[in-house]
Amino acid sequence: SAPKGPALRRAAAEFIRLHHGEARRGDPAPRIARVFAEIDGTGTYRHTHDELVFGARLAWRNAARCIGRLYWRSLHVLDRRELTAAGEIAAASAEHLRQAVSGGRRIRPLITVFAPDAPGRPGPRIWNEQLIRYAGYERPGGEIVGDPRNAGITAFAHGLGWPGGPGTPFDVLPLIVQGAGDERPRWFRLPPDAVLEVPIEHPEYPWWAGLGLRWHAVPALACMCLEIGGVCYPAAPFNGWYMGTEIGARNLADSDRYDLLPRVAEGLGLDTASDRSLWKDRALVELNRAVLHSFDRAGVTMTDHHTESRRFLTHLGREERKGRTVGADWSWIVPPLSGSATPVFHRTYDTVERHPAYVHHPEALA
Ligand code: HEM
Ligand code: NRG
Repeated sequence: SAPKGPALRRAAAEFIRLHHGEARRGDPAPRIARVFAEIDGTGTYRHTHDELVFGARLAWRNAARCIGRLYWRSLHVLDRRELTAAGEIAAASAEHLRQAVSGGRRIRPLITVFAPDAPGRPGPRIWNEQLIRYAGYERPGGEIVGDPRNAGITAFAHGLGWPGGPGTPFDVLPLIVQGAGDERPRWFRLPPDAVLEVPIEHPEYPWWAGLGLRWHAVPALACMCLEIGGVCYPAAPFNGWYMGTEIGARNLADSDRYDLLPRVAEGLGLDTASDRSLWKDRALVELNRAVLHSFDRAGVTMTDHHTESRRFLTHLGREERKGRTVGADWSWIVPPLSGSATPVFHRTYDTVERHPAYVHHPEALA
């Protein structure tokens, strides 16, 4: 839960000092005094637009699990702190997705910040893990159609009255939004024009298209709280672009997700009787080639794990030259495919945790 009293004052002062220092805003003392007076009067304080933008960017820079941090300064911030009602948040989330790919298929890093938690009045919440997620329908035998990771939120949506989609493995889930002040969660269909998707084809195998695979273009995490100077923004969906392995080596490949390695191996005519034929490894490579090829063909921004690993080390070098250490979590930074063929594998990282930060809600569904 959000810090109060002395802890809030401490966190606020630390953030204001950081902002004034890095953004060369001069003496922080007058601003800190005003913030303290506001905390004494209201139990919280309001960030300036500048502070909000700086805080959201710093929270990205501090994200220890993120390999894409070289671009942290380029985060675009949509300040929608005035929005508190579920319907408004659903509409602005759809608008976020449109703006993330504005003018076509080039993705830009973007965050929309909704109302913060206030004393006695929690801010709004988006219950989906991401703005775009595919339903996982549990069939009577226990089999799941779609993404098993989202079976929980799919059932939750049904419970709220969502009638379900057409029943394909790639039905887009509705947004589940709770307005500020602990209103009951409600469901909202995402308008189709807000959901750009890419059909997954293979550069060489025509049979591949018959697998009927697709994925959404924009990864927009919606289930994390943006924490700046002791203030929590519980609904602050953000996006960058995908790294191919997230889809090709995890979402479509994990045995508890779409579990496609056996079907791909069959198409490739591999010997699946023995682990030592390395059929899983070979299927993984082709699946990842298909993902990169398809996003390229569609003109949708996507990075690959070799390029991004190099860029991450560039980022580390830059930050170190500025006298800042970069906290990083090896187990999240090293790509899930060909780890040792990327330079991020062959070293260790500082594990410091810093604020501002994106933090997982403790009681998230997913
Ligand atoms: C995690 C890449 C932009 C914040 C990750 C992961 C990757 C990644 C590969 C690991 C995901 C996983 O294994 O499931 C990228 C790329 C970006 C980008 C290529 C392109 C610009 C952003 C932006 C933000 C951000 C704009 C926030 C403003 C995070 C956070 C996590 C993360 C907080 C950890 C998520 C969790 O705990 O589940 N990123 N990212 N990233 N990224 Fe980035
Ligand atoms: N692995 C998840 C997405 C996690 C965040 N990845 C990013 N974030 N690229 C998945 O959907 O596969 N981002 O903000 O760009």
